[in-house]
Amino acid sequence: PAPRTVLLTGAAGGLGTLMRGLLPAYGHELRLLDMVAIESAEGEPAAIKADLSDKEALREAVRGVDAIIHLAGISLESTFDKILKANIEGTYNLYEAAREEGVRRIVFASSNHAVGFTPRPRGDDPLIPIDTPRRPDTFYGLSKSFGEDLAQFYWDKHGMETVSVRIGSCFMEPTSLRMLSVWMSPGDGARLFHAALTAPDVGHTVVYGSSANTRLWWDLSSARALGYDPQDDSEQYAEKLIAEQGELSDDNPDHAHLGGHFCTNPPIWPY
Ligand code: NAI
Ligand code: 15L
Repeated sequence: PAPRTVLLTGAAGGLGTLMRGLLPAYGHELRLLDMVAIESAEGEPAAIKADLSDKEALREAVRGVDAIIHLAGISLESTFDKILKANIEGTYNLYEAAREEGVRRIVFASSNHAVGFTPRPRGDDPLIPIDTPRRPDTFYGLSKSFGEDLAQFYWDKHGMETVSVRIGSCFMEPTSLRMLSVWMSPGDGARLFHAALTAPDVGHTVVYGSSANTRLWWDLSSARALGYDPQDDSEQYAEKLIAEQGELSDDNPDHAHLGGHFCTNPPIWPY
């Protein structure tokens, strides 16, 4: 397919930086946005420095793009006021800008923390389905739950398509036992975002975002239906992590739910 111009919000962040490196190989031309300055690599167009509260800047940023990958926002628990501004109002502002400028497709970085209080499967329990009731584990998770509803609303009301990706943990390597189940390798992240950008007729589709992990907790079939074909498995890291940290324990409250320690940390994290 022809290259698609894609606005990548949150391009300065961890995931944004990984995707800036990987998505151009799929033929996507990226336009970068973040509230912090980004030094463009050679050959990259100048990044847009704008906050999600700046509606004018957002309209300009989305003008003429085929699609948006929306990563910008607070990516961990914070105060409700900060989450409200960046993740709830910020995501609304972006959708409104997209509607006004006629952008038809958004890939929304939702999170496993929208369903974080779902008990993790044990033994022969079935994988967690994509339509499991939402059970946010933080104000942060609540904002992702809002984002999924916002996406559904903009599809039903305005015909704007979204793939909401409930990302597990997308980092270079898994660093905890829980990540053996929820890890998404950067390469699989790019595969999934590419599928979400290019699959036809997605309406509002919700998918889990992870690699084909041996210890997977959730059902990837809605992601596979978009054409996503994960190539990685965290199992190669299992021996080392289990040697360091032991097996998942039924007695450890941090191991009880999909959201892990997000469920058990103090209500407001100390940063
Ligand atoms: P990050 O915290 O490294 O990056 C977020 C970026 O958004 C930062 O560069 C920050 O400057 C920018 N940002 C924050 N507020 C903004 C605002 N008001 N206006 C403009 N830019 C703003 O987070 P990371 O890990 O890169 O995650 C990216 C997205 O994916 C986030 O929405 C996060 O919630 C979501 N996600 C990430 C997961 C992961 O494993 N990395 C897992 C689940 C969800
Ligand atoms: C998230 O939603 C966070 O943005 C990311 O930093 C990780 O903590 C991830 O979830 C996770 O659940 O491991």
